[in-house]
Amino acid sequence: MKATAKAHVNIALIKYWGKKDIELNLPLTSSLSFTLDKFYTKTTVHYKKELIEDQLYIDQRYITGPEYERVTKYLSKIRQMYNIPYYAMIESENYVPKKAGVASSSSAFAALALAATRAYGIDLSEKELSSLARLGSGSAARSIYGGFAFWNEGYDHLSSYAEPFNGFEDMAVLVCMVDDREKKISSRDAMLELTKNEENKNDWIENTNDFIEQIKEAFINDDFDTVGGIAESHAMLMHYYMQEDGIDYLTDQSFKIIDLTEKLRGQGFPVYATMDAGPNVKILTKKEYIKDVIGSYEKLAKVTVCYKGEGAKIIW
Ligand code: 2P0
Repeated sequence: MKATAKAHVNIALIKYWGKKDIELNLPLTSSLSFTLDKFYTKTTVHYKKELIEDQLYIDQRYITGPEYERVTKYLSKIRQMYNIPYYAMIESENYVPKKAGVASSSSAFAALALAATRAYGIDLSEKELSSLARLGSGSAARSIYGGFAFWNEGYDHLSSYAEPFNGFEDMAVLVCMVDDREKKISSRDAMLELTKNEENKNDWIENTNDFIEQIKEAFINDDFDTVGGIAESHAMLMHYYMQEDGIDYLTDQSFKIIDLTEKLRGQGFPVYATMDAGPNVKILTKKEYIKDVIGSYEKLAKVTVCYKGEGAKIIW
């Protein structure tokens, strides 16, 4: 009745922003990501007959309030789906700054979905696990897999899942930490704004679907520069719509890193910037170029060099 799972965070090249179903976390569009080796969550779920409610510890702190509510509501869904009669003790450790736009909910809910099912002896396929993780947090659907993952938007619970996607084995991501404090507005709340404006929502869907077609073709052609260029443009487009909704995650320091990236590209280095719901900038590049560019980024931010992370797995 106990299992510990580990899952890594993922960074999107094609972003998930906005939902067509809030309860099921069905996204407005499909998305594409890369799982990182350095940032992850380890979660233990222990079902106990004597508990009268779930108990949650994150990084050794006893959690109450909205964070607890989100987790216990999610576990209740799992209990209902798989007829699990017990409450659980949940202990989670994050090797990633929480809520700072480094996608900690992706690793958190992927690890939780896996631990919560295996602890009761339920062995799901990766596809089923991906849909289940998505119910906790959309981006978690993609953290079930190592390396690149493509999340099919789908139209209901079982059709909205991620699957592995073939890509560059020598991919590297420089995570440039500008600020690791909790962000002021969660992506969960922020992305609801987009769906309130029908015109912007439709433009976003149309543009994203075009980007998806283009990036898939660039992957087939093994064309890293086009993949990077599309990823950077799509991140910029997402931040444009965020700003339209009055949400500004990027800071002067973020823009300095983006400007440096453009400058380094001018010097012939394949570096591309992507940003999520926070000021930190992730640089997409290839292993062989890290030595040439890392020094410049380290002058502006604390840099973590990441490679391909593994998919979610049971460790105990
Ligand atoms: C992404 N983000 O594709 C995008 C880019 C943030 C910016 O997925 O409400 O925490 O839990 O489904 O997964 C963050 O959204 O949102 C996210 P919920 P989630 O990585």
